[in-house]
Amino acid sequence: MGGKHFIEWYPGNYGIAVKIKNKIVEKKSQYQKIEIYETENFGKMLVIDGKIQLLEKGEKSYHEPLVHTVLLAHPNPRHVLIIGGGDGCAIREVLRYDIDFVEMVEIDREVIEISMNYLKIDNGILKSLINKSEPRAGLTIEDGIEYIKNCKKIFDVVIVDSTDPVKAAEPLFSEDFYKHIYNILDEKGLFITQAGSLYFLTKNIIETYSKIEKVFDKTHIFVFPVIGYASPWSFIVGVKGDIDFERVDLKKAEKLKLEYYDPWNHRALFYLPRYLKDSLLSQLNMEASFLILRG
Ligand code: AG3
Repeated sequence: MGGKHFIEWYPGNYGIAVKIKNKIVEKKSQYQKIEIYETENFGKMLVIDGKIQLLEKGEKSYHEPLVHTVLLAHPNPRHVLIIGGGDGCAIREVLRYDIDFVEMVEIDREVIEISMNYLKIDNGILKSLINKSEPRAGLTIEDGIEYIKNCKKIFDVVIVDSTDPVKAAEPLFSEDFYKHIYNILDEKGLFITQAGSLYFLTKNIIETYSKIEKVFDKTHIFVFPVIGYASPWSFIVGVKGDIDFERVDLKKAEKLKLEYYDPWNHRALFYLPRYLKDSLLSQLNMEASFLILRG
């Protein structure tokens, strides 16, 4: 392959490669190594500990399914919590809604500062979080687990925008963490987490699904093709109380003009490769109706 390139390797010696022009910044924080590159065709790229977090041209293929699925399925989301999301893209999408308040809890201040100064795809929201000038949003620099354990507030939607379910982010994929999330949701609430590459982290997905399923009243898994990740990428949704995650508010969706996730085709999210559905069914005694099968 000619030219400079960046490769992220997944298990199975399968990689995602992106041609790059140069590295813009690299910083080792207390928690992780953060890098930003200028790529040939996708604008800037954020990499944490060697893993591609986002490509500027294409990040919405991740942040739209992460945020809009749950915000359009919840009947009246007023209070939203984001765990992680230091690049500011998830909160940018949340603030497009008529919510009362969104709280972002990020463990690593450096991710916020580097994203604010070099990535600049947050619509200026990160700066307003730091200056406390956005009345509808707040920022806490803290470990998500600690925050959620001591949290006295109640939320309608909780979004976990973390790194993969391995190493440092592992506690964000524990049953204990999910119990705390369940407790800080209102009697009707939605929780969503990214859960890794469908083909290359399947075991983690099944484990995560089974933990969430133990805690929540209903659990859904869906996949989406994300630019820059080994797609399809998986997302798991925990439902508390009486909310139908298979239905979304199309009237609200009209104004959003989304580019990737199509609320008019919401059900298409749940089509899973057969082996994943089979392993979920056999390992978890799931009701087949939770999944829509293809083929
Ligand atoms: N979400 C990162 C998803 C994990 C990417 N994993 C990987 N490339 N192996 C956080 C960044 C987007 N806000």
